[in-house]
Amino acid sequence: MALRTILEFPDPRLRTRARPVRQFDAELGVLIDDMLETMYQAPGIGLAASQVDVHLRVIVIDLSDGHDQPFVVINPEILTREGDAKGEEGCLSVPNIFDEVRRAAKIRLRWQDRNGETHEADFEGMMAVCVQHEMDHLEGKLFVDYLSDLKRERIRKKLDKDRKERAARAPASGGGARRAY
Ligand code: GNR
Ligand code: NI
Repeated sequence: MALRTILEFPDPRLRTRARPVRQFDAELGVLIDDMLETMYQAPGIGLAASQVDVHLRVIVIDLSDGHDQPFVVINPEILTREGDAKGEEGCLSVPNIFDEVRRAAKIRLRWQDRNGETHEADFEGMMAVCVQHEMDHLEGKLFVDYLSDLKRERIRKKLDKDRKERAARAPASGGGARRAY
């Protein structure tokens, strides 16, 4: 297994629309296992393939404390939506930013598992929120798109600043206080 690099807003690759999975093969298995490892290490409760620059309709979620209940969602489709729920969201592609987003409270989902078997079930609460957040990634959409232009622009500037500060403190990884002499 291997960790993959998580793309960060405003990377334009996050805007790519993901394609359906057609081949449930060993390569897909490697992607899923790498995504799970990357999500657990982050740590996060969900990850879409789009976030690791693989533009296939693959999502992993694990809401458990023990990191022992991985949920793999391939080619998801929301069949029905019910109600509204507003909650605080964050995103590994928008680090350290949290804001309120309105989502459907309950969804009926159809998806395939890593073997290509089709399933249908209802979800509510955090699982419903997370599925909708991850499905947005597959469409090239981020939770900050639901915020005002002003807030999104402030977030973009803060992330730019954070990245510059991080680079300055870690010269080995590319940045640093390099000088002409
Ligand atoms: O780790 C994550 N936490 C989270 C919290 C509230 C709503 C959605 C999420 S998903 C996020 C991981 C992530 O960025 N997935 O795309
Ligand atoms: Ni996200």
